[in-house]
Amino acid sequence: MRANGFVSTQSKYQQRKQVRRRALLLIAIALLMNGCQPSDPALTSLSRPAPKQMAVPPKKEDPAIKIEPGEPVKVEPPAKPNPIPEPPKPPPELKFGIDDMAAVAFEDLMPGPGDWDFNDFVTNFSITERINGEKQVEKITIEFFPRAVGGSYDHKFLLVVNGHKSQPSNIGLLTKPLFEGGADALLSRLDADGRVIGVESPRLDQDIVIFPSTHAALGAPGSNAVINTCPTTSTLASPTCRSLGPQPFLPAQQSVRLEIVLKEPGKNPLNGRTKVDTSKYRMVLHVKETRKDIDIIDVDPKNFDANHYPYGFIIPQSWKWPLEGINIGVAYPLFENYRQYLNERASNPQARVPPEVEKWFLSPRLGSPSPLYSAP
Ligand SMILES: [Ca+2]
Repeated sequence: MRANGFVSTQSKYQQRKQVRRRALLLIAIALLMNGCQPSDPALTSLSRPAPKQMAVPPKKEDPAIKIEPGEPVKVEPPAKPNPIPEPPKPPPELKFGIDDMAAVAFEDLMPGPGDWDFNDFVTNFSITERINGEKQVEKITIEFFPRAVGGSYDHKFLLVVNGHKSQPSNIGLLTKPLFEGGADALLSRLDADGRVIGVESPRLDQDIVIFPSTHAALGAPGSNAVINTCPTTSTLASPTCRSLGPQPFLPAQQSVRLEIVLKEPGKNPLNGRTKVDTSKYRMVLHVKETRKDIDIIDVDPKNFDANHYPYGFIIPQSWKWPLEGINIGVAYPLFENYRQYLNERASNPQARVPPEVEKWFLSPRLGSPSPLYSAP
């Protein structure tokens, strides 16, 4: 039984094997008849499922390593991450020493005597000197904003940057140039709204005309009327203004911006200077009717009229100039002491005065009616 059982089991095994061979043979024949090759993957798919095709990402080339055919391998160090850039620091600037903005005031009768109201032409101005990393001046920007014309004469307002007043002139004095070396200059004229209405490239070896007409700068071309030196209402303080009657206030119709880019900052070191040197800013008033040129005392410390008054000076923009015809000594009592000091300083550079005298403009005469002009 055991032997028969063995034979029987072996026979069943042989039978199943033959059946499977036949089945595979039939499948192969059928596939061949349908055009498949025995090596065709379709055959393989009969026995086991095909693995899923995985999307293989393209191999990234290492940017730090470049291999060129026929060339030796180049290995570059990995790039350092870019540091966060710091915002650029603005270059330092020097502002005007008295104020962010200042004024210059003139008497226009030369050799005089005038009435010493120092309002014949008044203009505000600002100065900005841009300093480079080596502490040298590399750019100068000056802006002018006219305020008052307290005289019947018309004027040109000039800036002399090379220290040499253009000739012919009653002024032959050489003064310090504004800068050393070459420069490019751009002068922009602006209207009352601050819009640029004209651009010029002035020669720097000649007087630069800031305002061709002081009356026109305040909107009264061809006029010989005083502008912004008598109040808009009646006043008892000035006999001249009383006779003229109330005068309208005229806002400036022009302003000027002058930009000077220095070609040789190395010739213009600060040398420890911490504020603008106003003696280099030679602002000259040219009186058209008399053909006289007038320097300010800040540039020419010996420029006095026959009565020992200066003709013009730089002053903080916040000061109020005297009403028409009012002597500045009446409006500012300490001016007389200051004037004496200026005369003494002309012959003795070591002369000194108390701070309150040097800042006489901080002490106007109080009371009513005021002798000072107040712009509305
Ligand atoms: Ca005047």
